[in-house]
Amino acid sequence: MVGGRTGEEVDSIWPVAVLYPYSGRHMKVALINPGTDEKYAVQEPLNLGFLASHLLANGIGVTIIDELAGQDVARELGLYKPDIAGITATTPMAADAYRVAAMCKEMGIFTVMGGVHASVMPDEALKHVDVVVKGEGETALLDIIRDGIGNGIISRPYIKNIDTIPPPARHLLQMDFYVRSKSRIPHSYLYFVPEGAKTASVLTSRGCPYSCIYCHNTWRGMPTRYNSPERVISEIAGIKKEYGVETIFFIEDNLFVNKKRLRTICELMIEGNVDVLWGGNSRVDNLDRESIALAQRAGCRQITFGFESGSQRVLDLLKKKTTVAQNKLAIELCNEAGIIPQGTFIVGSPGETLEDVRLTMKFIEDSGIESAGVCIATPYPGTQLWDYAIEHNLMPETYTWSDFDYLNTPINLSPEIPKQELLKLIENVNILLAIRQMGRVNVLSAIRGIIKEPSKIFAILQSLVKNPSLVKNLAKRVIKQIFSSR
Ligand code: B12
Ligand code: SF4
Repeated sequence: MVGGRTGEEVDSIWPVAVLYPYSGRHMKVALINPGTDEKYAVQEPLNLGFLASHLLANGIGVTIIDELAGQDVARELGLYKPDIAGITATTPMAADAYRVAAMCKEMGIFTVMGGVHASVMPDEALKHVDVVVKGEGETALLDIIRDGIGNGIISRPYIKNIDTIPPPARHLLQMDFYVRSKSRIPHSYLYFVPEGAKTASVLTSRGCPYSCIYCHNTWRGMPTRYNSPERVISEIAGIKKEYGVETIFFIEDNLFVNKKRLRTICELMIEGNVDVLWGGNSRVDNLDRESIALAQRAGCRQITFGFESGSQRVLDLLKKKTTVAQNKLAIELCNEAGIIPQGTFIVGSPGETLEDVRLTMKFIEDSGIESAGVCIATPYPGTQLWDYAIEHNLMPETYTWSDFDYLNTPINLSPEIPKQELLKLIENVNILLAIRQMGRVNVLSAIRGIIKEPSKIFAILQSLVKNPSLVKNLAKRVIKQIFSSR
């Protein structure tokens, strides 16, 4: 485990600590979401929202500055004049986080960094900031302020009852920007969100009981913890009222893992007529016909699965503990219930052969799914894949964190398959998916999309020739669309 003491448990001190017995009560904190590439700004940074709500509940002044949402960090810092800047970062955003940290230091602001990247690369992060937090940040950040911790790497036990953390301080997030996510980034995984509909995200659990070798949950060392169904319903009702959203995505890793809780949430949604369309992430083996039907009645319209592969050998290599047959069944159950099955696949895992990759591509072709993302196996620091890359001398001499974005990884974990070959296969499958999606989106906007990228026309034609059933389905959908728009 890389994350130090991240595996201990503690009951949160909220709301008891509203007594402010410490000098830190007058401190002002600016939490910063760094980055300039809008493709990363699909959903609001709820992690900073949680940190902010926890600080507010403890009497600390706080604001959130979201560079990804277009805010000018220097300007906002100048206006708010914080004592402390708390910067978050995932691995691909590390360079942006360090740039922002340097800017804060220049302005004489005390700097703290947390988040996934700082948690697994604390020594690197410490070269850029005063204090690094490993693991969950709520208790740690408060302790830094209260106890005046001036430098070093700190870690605090995980919060046992996450209902004790107030809902994210959405009033400090750029909600106007994020509710329009679907219009800004039409091809994100928010496939179920109708064009023009407002959307928001919620996080109602933390952790996952499995340990796939590419996932952050392997180093977090934390058990899965859940918000109570009642808290979930009241949070959703509040977001709907405050921001007028019609759709919600549950961003946690594994919404369906606790069936009993999910069933209660669905029943409360139906009884309370919560009236929201929603989607969430699940493993393929956490579902059954009955829960899917109930979820659909409660408004579920998309389930995003980590399918990962069409090759059983690779699923086993990844320690996914699922089967290709379960992948297939999950898609069938969703289709039956009127829920969009969406998902991600990984190619280029250690030991994977070109034949395995082809099995995945064939799985996507045969399954008929419309929306999927195919990534190249990326060894994020802290994961078992990272250890594998080091043990097998696969690390290049130099690399840039911004390349750890699912397609550009500088570390080739399956050296026997040339990266160009992987990228070509991914491109082909993306074209297939783009054609499948054409039936759903407005015909004119789809044609406009193709004209914008004329280089793809030949590949699209090639794919259509190779898949006659696709042509038939597409033609049916387009005709239906033309008639229904009259
Ligand atoms: C929702 C989500 C997204 C959303 C929103 C991201 C966001 N900024 O919140 C979207 C869709 C935009 C997204 C995009 C991406 N994501 Co993402 N995402 C997630 C997901 C599923 C949940 C994040 C979350 O809210 N977690 C719950 C909160 C409570 O945990 P947390 O984020 O770790 O925050 C706690 C601590 O880390 C700490 N902390 C965090 N920041 C700070 C700052 C300070 C100052 C302090 C003191 C503490 C602190 O305190 C927080 C509260 O306890 C995670 C997986 C997961 N379950 O965490 C992946 C995850 C974070 N994503 C990941 C990746 C790779 C990406 C992308 C690069 C994917 C891509 N190629 O597009 C981009 C990068 C975007 C970005 N801004 O960095 C990886 C990161 C791996 C890594 N080493 O960096 C994760 C871990 C999933 C995985 N593959 O393992 N993502
Ligand atoms: S099931 Fe999903 S969230 Fe859980 S460890 Fe595996 S990849 Fe991570």
